[in-house]
Amino acid sequence: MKLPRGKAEVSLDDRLEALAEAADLAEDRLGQEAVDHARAVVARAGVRRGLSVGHTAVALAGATGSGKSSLFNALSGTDLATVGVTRPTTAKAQAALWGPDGSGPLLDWLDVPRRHTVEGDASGLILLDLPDHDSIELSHRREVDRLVAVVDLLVWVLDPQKYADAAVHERYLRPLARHRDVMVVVLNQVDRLPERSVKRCLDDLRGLLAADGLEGVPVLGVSARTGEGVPELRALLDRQVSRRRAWSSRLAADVAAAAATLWVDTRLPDTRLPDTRLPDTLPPDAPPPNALPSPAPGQVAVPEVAVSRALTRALAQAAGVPVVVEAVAKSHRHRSIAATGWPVTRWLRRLRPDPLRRLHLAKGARSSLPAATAVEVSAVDTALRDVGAAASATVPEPWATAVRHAARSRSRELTDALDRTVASATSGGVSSAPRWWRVAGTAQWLTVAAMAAGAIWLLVRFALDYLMLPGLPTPTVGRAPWPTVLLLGGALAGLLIALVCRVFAWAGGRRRARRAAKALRTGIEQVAADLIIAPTRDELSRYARFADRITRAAS
Ligand SMILES: Nc1nc2c(ncn2[C@@H]2O[C@H](COP(=O)(O)OP(=O)(O)OP(=O)(O)O)[C@@H](O)[C@H]2O)c(=O)[nH]1
Ligand SMILES: [Mg+2]
Repeated sequence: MKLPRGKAEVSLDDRLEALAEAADLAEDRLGQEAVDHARAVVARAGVRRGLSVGHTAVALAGATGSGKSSLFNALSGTDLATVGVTRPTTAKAQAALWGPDGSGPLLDWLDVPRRHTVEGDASGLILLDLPDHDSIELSHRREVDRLVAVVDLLVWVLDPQKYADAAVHERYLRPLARHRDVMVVVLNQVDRLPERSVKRCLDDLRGLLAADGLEGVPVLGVSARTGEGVPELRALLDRQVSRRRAWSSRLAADVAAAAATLWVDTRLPDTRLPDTRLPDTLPPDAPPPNALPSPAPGQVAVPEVAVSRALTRALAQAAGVPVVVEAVAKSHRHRSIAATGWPVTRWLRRLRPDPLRRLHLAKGARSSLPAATAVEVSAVDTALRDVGAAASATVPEPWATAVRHAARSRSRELTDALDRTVASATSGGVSSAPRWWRVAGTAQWLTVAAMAAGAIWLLVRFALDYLMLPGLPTPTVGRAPWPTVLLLGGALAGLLIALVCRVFAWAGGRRRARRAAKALRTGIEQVAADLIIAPTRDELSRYARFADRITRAAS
């Protein structure tokens, strides 16, 4: 899939903004070189648009002896440039200015001190004669590379002998495939070709350019010596200059190329999709880099990531939730028995500690829960890995790695967060005592009172009998005497109440345990959402935003 071209116009401002954001989003994810390059493009664009946009800097570039200086002279109607027989001739770039007013800062930025004003029209054309790109002199090559990277319009001057040279095609034309709108190719010295060969030569050159990804670039046959084709070339340049848009088209192409370079670092993991990564070395017959099935990430849907049951379960186990839930049930039963048990024996219960309090959950300090076992820790690890793997399944590398990393990025905070959650989810469990405990407790004391009354009554009777004093009248219930009924009935009722209360306490304990388990699950899900899912989603959104920004920058 190629980058969508010529779709709804996106302003240069928008593209630059998008590229700058894409570079920020790619920081620490993609290659630093590509990120830095994107930022440099944004910075350079900022400078260029601040300089004269009424001028168009056009560079004549090509191999030594192709006739750049000759063409420079022919186009300007001067003999400003030295045309030499010894190669290379031109060492430093020089400029011919049609309407120099206001062009100073632009030429200063281009760092071209040799400037000449061409009398006559003031169209805003700045024609630059460059040194040779294939020079034996390193300084020449540097000068060419520097200016090729910044001028508004490029005229590649080729000649019949060297137009197919790999140097110009591989080093310049292919990498500049996105700059076809700000490029012209001329075949100079056509006067040296037999008439019938000119067309064949031009067709051959067009074929080579198409293979470079530069289909549709204007190709002109000219002769600086005879002047053939020079007016046509001049007219073509004048059209570009009068539009005054070459500078922004060039910057837009730079932005698109930088976006493509960033995207090339992103590899699609799905084998059904083409591998967009640029191989380290291109085979000789490989398509040009910019024509590789690249960018166009388009809209990237952020995959849904949710707290899975497996994750909650693993975290719950590691946080000691089963121990806590059991303690909640036991604590309730313990306190219930202490409040409603048979008073004769229930003080024994009070001597035993509350199973929940024993865990020291609500004190804010470290709980006394047993630390997670190695098995539990590795289960959490597996669950985190699974979250990362599921979330990154449809995401290209190296973003997928970043997503997987994000899923575990806050795992160190899990232990403390889970401890806090367990503490707060269980803090309510210990405090509230049901009202029926008091009723049952009072009833229990009444049974004790009845037992005591019956016992005292029987003792008094026994004492009177012993002292042979006249006995007290003893009313009966049926045939059973009241004191006996009170003593035995009280004991029986007390035991019976204790028994019934135990049944209620058991059910109440279960209910509270269930409630605590639910609260704990909610709390743990929240911890998972905050510490695992949120960072994972953030990274996925970052990738989606990056893809969106790249699409915008390269559109
Ligand atoms: N026959 C013919 N010769 C040309 C033409 N243009 C340039 N030449 C000759 O080619 C030689 C090199 O021309 P220059 O203009 O110096 O070439 P250049 O590209 O500036 O070379 P460098 O400055 O070394 O990069 C000179 O001898 C020119 O006279 C042309 O259209 N036809
Ligand atoms: Mg020259």
